[in-house]
Amino acid sequence: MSQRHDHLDEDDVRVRPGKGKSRARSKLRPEHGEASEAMVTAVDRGRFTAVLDDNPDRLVYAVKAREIGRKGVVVGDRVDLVGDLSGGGDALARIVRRQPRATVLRRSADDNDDVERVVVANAEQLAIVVAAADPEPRPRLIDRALIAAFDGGLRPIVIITKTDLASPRALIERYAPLDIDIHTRAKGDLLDPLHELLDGRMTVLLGHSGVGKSTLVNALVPEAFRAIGVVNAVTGRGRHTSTSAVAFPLEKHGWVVDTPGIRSFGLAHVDLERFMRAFPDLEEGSRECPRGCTHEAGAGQECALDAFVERGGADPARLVSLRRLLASRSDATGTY
Ligand SMILES: Nc1nc2c(ncn2[C@@H]2O[C@H](COP(=O)(O)OP(=O)(O)OP(=O)(O)O)[C@@H](O)[C@H]2O)c(=O)[nH]1
Ligand SMILES: [Mg+2]
Ligand SMILES: [Zn+2]
Repeated sequence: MSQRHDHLDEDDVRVRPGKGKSRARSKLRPEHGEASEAMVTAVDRGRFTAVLDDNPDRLVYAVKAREIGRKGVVVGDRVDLVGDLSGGGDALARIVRRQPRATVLRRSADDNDDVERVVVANAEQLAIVVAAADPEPRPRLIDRALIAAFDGGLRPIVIITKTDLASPRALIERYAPLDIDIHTRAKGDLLDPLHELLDGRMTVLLGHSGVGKSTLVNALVPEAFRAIGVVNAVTGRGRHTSTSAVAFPLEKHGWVVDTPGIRSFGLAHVDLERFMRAFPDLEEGSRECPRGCTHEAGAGQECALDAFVERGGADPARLVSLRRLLASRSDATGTY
């Protein structure tokens, strides 16, 4: 369950996990010594858009070369390109190599789905975007996205939008013990604090449809021209206006990745040990837990974390937060 399947992504959903591991590593042909390094900024039905490291102003279009096999390539992937790099209408380059990934934002269709999909590679931050109202915040989805961030090596932050419509206080209080940056924003607010949070890094925006992800992207990157949807007044739901992940360059370096609104966040692939590394203050206490302890509250198990916190080993509020995340993780549906 907790195996890594880094070679799988949206394109590869029918491949069973583990399959392909035995495939011999593709040898690069000699001419690939000339390959140019680039970052993938968009993926659309097997067509990739990329920017070259040494010519970031030009968009290059590419397809996967045969030697890549079924290895997934997603937004944020660092790749080597050969072929026509002129970026004109018909110019097509080939991706001959995908570099190892520093981080992966993974998500499965549901918690029983063995096949994980990598949403974005190499992002440093996951900004979980939630509206104070319209649509109503669903904290369980936030919890689950936090788990995925901790698990995938991304620094999570929370951006609460639409604070002109409702108070963000309850949400802020809920996430305070996690010690993450929480940024609030009303329509028309200055952009400076956002830039401070995002400049110089690659950040993925993730959240329900209609929370205002694309609105943020347009404010930060005016030439992005992302379509903006409306939230249905009756259902309180967005329209899933954005349909695929796209990375946009920030003026002062860094990238912001707009993603389509999500309904659920499957966590089939999360590894408890890897996840616990995000709680180093509690990890120490968990070493005294019985084998296979899930650290969840009750359920008759002898989790050592209760005693650890009681004797002052860590802040009790941190254990409460950890357990809330774990409870969201074991919730079977993942849909909120
Ligand atoms: N009142 C208010 N409305 C906002 C704010 N931010 C965004 N909106 C509105 O919320 C609606 C949805 O915004 P989008 O940016 O399309 O939302 P999205 O998260 O990109 O939605 P999907 O692409 O469907 O996932 C639009 O009508 C925006 O004008 C805000 O801070 N305050
Ligand atoms: Mg959008
Ligand atoms: Zn335990």
